[in-house]
Amino acid sequence: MLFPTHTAKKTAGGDGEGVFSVPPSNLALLSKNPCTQGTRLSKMSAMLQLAEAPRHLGKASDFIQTYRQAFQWMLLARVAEEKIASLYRSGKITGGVFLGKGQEAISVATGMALQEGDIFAPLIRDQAGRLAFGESLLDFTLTYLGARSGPMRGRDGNVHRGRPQEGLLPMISHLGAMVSVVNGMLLAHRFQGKTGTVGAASLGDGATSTGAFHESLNQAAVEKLPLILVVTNNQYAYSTPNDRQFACKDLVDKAIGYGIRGHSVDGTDLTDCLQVIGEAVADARSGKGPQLVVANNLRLAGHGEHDDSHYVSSHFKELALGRDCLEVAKEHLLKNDWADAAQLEAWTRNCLGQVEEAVAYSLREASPDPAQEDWCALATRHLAEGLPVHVR
Ligand SMILES: Cc1ncc(C[n+]2csc(CCOP(=O)(O)OP(=O)(O)O)c2C)c(N)n1
Ligand SMILES: [Mg+2]
Repeated sequence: MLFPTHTAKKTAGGDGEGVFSVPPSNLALLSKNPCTQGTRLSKMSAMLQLAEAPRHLGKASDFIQTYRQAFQWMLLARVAEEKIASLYRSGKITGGVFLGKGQEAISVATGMALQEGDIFAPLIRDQAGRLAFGESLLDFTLTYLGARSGPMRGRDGNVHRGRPQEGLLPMISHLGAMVSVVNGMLLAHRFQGKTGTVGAASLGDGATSTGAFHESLNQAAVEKLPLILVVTNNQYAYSTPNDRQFACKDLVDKAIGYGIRGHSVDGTDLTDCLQVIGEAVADARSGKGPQLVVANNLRLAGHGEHDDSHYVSSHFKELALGRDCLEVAKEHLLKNDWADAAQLEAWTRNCLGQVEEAVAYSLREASPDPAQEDWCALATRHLAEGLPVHVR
């Protein structure tokens, strides 16, 4: 596969400690389907130990490996998004660009906690979680750069891509809408007798005010679905602050009203994110019903790259809430001797190299040609039935 970053492969010439690291890219190995390829379970072994003993984080060495791996997905997502933002500013991207800056920790924890066979409905700020779940970096660059060989075949320029056959759902923009889609898939699993799977849906604070959120959470609670609802409370829904969005003290209190378990997590702290999401996923998988996880942090970019976010109060930026989770994780690695400066630099170089290679490749790919192709407004047919032969 093209960028087999979602595998647990120990890289030859890696850091010599037998830990996971982002493997080098290999353009010669263009994948038929760069999403999950049966390797997720081995990647998840450390996380599964978390799931068994979530409050103890498994063996210390397993947790260190998980943490280092999580950091590398976060770094790759950050570097990739910065590149796309820069291409956007130079007029090379059609459509909007939305960054997950400051939200990588909760996103990566969600992607890593899921296993093959699970369902993930990411949102616009979930690049780190997508990579950790198994999405290829090329799916990201080919889509943003409008290539016909991308999963959206050049029909959609940003975040609506997915690979539903691999459990990665294409996003519906309407806030809260994806929860009912995940519910439907989990119910389908139940009717098919498939057991042990979990579905995770990402939401923002703004989505918790919608009818879709209420109806789907209520349904999941009544049906005791193995649903993880990860709400990232980044203090704003576009420019609307929390105090104009909801009147409860803490969003996690909403869990009580639905009769489900709620978990709060410091969204700036990778340890907390891995621990709490690991526990929530384990609870859902073991039949304890839906889990509401509320991660608190601050959106460190505009709503999209078209937005200068002038309305974000400087007060938040001074709080622990306003910390950059990537910087916090980096400090944690250094302080605990889980990585040294040379290792961090090597990871950064690796990520930069992968992103440059993916962008260069994607820029060379053809755009869709409506005169030649079966052009339908909706991309659902190939998503449901698999990619057409010419883009496999
Ligand atoms: C039902 C619905 N209403 C309005 C919008 C327009 N809209 C798109 S993103 C957004 C803000 C989302 O805020 P939040 O849920 O907090 O997520 P964040 O962008 O902060 O990650 C809005 C209002 C929408 N997509 N769907
Ligand atoms: Mg928000």
